[in-house]
Amino acid sequence: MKQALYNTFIDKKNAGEKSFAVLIDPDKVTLQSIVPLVALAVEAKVDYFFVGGSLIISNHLDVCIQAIKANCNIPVLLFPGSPSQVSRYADALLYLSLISGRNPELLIGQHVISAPFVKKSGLEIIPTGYMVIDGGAPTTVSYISNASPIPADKNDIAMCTAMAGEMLGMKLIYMDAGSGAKTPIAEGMIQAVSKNIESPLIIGGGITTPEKAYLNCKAGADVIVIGNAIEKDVSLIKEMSDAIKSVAVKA
Ligand code: 1GP
Repeated sequence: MKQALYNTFIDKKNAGEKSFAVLIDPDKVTLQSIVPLVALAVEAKVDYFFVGGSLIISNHLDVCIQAIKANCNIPVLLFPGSPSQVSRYADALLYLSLISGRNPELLIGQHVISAPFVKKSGLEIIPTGYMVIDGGAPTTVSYISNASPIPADKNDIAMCTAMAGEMLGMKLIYMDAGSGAKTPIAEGMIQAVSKNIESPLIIGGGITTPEKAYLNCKAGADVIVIGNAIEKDVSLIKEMSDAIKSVAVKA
């Protein structure tokens, strides 16, 4: 099994480095807009591109990833909303199991159906415990997943869910308030989870300011994912990256 990118997550965590992932929703970019976006990401030393969405209406996932890959060496990880969002042009697949929900289809059902196809893709597969946290308004992910998010103030539920995911073998834990969340995940919850797991912790959903990204890292996030705020203002990439990377934790 390939694990080069997973090793990168671990190496960075062990070195106390915080990482920045820019989320690209193929529905929200044009091929023309990818080139300048990638240039800004390279300049800002973005660590990863996550590509995907709860719902992809357009049909240009492959070309979108090829355009990114043609213009930089930043790794591309698929962040799929459904098994149809697999592209062999990416570097790795966040193999998500929605451990915060109780919808068997998203815990294991869709994985079974797509397993031969996913294996054949040759992608690096990174088992990821995906936890949706209530972000103050119904988001696409909460509607599509047909599963209740973890209440925003239930730190203990989040903590136990992440611990269980890790013990079940999930290599990464991704806590998400949902794209465009009104309320991003509170630092208290990030802290409660990060203190109790060793796996790299990814945090996203509704982060719109460098200050919030900084505080999330201070609380224990290892990777910050930002989509919407950058779609609205690409110049934020540099400020976000600087804020995230200014948090150096002694290993
Ligand atoms: C959503 O975590 C990501 O799944 C990013 O959210 O688009 O709100 O930054 P935003």
